Amino acid sequence: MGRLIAISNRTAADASARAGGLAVAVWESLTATGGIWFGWSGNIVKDTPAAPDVFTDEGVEFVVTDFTEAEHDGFYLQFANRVIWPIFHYRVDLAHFGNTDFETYAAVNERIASLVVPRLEKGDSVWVHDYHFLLMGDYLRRGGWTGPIGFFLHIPFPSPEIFKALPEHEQIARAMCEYSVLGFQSETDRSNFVRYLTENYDAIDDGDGWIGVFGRRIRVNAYPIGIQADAFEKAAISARAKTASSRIGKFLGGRQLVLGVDRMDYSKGLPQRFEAVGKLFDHFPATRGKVSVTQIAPPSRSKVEEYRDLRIQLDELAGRINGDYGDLDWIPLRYLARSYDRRELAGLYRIARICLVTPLRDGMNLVAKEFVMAQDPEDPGVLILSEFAGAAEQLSDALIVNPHDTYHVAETIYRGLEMSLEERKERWGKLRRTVVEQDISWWRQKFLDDLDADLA
Ligand code: ADQ
Repeated sequence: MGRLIAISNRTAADASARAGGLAVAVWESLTATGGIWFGWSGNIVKDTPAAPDVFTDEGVEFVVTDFTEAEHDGFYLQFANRVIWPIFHYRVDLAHFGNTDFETYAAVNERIASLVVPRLEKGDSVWVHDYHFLLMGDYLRRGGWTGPIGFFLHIPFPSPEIFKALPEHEQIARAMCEYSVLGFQSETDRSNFVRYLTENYDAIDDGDGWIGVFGRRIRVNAYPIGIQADAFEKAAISARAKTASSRIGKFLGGRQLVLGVDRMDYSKGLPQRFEAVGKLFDHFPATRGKVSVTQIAPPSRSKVEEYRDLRIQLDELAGRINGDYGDLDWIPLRYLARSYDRRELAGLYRIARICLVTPLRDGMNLVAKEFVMAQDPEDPGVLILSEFAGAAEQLSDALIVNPHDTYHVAETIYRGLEMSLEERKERWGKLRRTVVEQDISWWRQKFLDDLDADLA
């Protein structure tokens, strides 16, 4: 493979940002093959942005550009996060359709493409990431690039009926078909996209990953993203993890820990999860005083109104549950609106008896995989996983729930608390095997092999 050219909204220009799964995978690919990473600098300027900042780190070239206030608003806050994000997570009710936001979204895709094209060389492969850049392939083609371009969508792709709520759905779908390889997190997402194309544009699905549509032949596949499984396993027995385990252990005072770890986002199903916790204490009184639920949820996108509303809703629900069920020496539901170091999180996962991963929709959900890798093999915890997380396709040995059915979630928490050590070990062993085998390197390789095949 020649050079890899990565494009994503956020880059790992700052070494501390290389801890996350995606950043690690892209960074490893770029350092292995040499290449360039294009994206946003993280800075917002009043009007015209200066020339992009270009620098090299460990042989990887970064080209990052500032956004103007108008770009940051129309492209990022509005179209990406208030139109695409809700619709792709099946929340048409939360989408806001502004007059000019799509134009700004398209203009930013075009501007970044114009920074990329002059730097491309024959033999390069381009890898575009996520919902900010759905149109990038089209602009790269218009700029004259005929080589391979891969695209990976980290969030779900909705069913065609939902996708069509997006006024610009056809324009977006046509642009997506300019990519050579289109990657989705799950078979569900892939088949949603393919169904949209076959139902509306007579696409031909030849059954082994190739789709013929708009006079082109493209590869469309599911590539479920993984984590750095071995590194996470080690993180869970690091000194920092042990300190975190023992700190929360003091708070628990022998009670069992039910843990949730999510970015505070309406796709994560936190209000429903809190309701399920209320039902647990209501319908399963044996758990009162014996179980402590801790939800870690750092606020995100707090400039967006829906996220501020969610925060208020969670504060109220937690207050009510603690008011109804708490006692002098027991806080039933603790919710911590802050983020923790990965090793600390690993220590919390390890001590948890149950991890609640109950999004209403999620592309993959890496917390589920991190929880599995952090377990003590002699006393593993139980993963409760939403059927609407991409991870459910791979992790079928978790206890799978419908997050809307809050009574069933409560019942499943109780079942997890009561589960025998033997069953916990058996389920966890199978989950661990999957997470190890299909880790982040497996994901990267699977995608890049397909992209490479396009070059051949
Ligand atoms: P996210 O929506 O951000 O990612 P997720 O996959 O769960 O969701 O990843 C969250 C990451 O943030 C995990 O690595 C987790 O450890 C970390 N994190 C969460 N809460 C934290 C806290 N309090 N402190 C510190 N770290 C915390 C998007 C898609 C997902 C998809 C990923 C990767 O929405 O569906 O799995 O991209 O493709």
